[in-house]
Amino acid sequence: MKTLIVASGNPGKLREMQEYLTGLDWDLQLKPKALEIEETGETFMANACLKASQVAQAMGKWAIADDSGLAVNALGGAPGIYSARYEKTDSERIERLLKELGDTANRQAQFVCAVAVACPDGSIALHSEGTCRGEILNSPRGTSGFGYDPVFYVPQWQQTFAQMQPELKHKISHRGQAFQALLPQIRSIEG
Ligand code: ITT
Repeated sequence: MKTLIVASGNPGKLREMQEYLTGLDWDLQLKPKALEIEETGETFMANACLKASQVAQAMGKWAIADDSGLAVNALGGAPGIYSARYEKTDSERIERLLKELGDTANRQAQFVCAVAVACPDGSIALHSEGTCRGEILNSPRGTSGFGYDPVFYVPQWQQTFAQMQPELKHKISHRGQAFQALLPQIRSIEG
């Protein structure tokens, strides 16, 4: 059985990634906290590849990484790849986002998730990307999930990500889409 290092330090993302990966014939291990990778890429995919590749090389094992974020139309795609670096805590990030948007009528936004799997030598073996469209509310709703979930409303389901049952978020979210495309490919290289 191959070992797969899950290269994330974000507990919310890690929980979701582990749920997508359970049931696979891989021995999942967490990245050591001390191993931090600087996100110098200019796209979600560049940063996902960077994190997977550097963690794989440092540990000499297969690694999987996710780079994701929220792109808000009226803010020219911000916070985008800087979603984690926007402010220090989830509540401060939400507060800043709502302040920047003010009473702007255009609330369209999308979550994007890039996932990459690297071989033990650091080369990228697999990658995929998923998106989910929604709208930014004027105030938070719901307590599930993490990050910007309480202000990300999905009109089709009339709920924010933070109001959804985890199973529904997993199915329709940016991360869900990216993992649905990636899982059959991961299965094809297990062993
Ligand atoms: P790692 O790089 O260690 O995995 P990180 O939090 O720095 O952790 P990213 O650079 O990919 O990860 O930043 C993603 C940020 O985007 C994350 O901190 C959240 O604020 C936001 N985000 C991503 N997916 C989300 C989701 O499903 N729900 C809510 N917010 C999300």
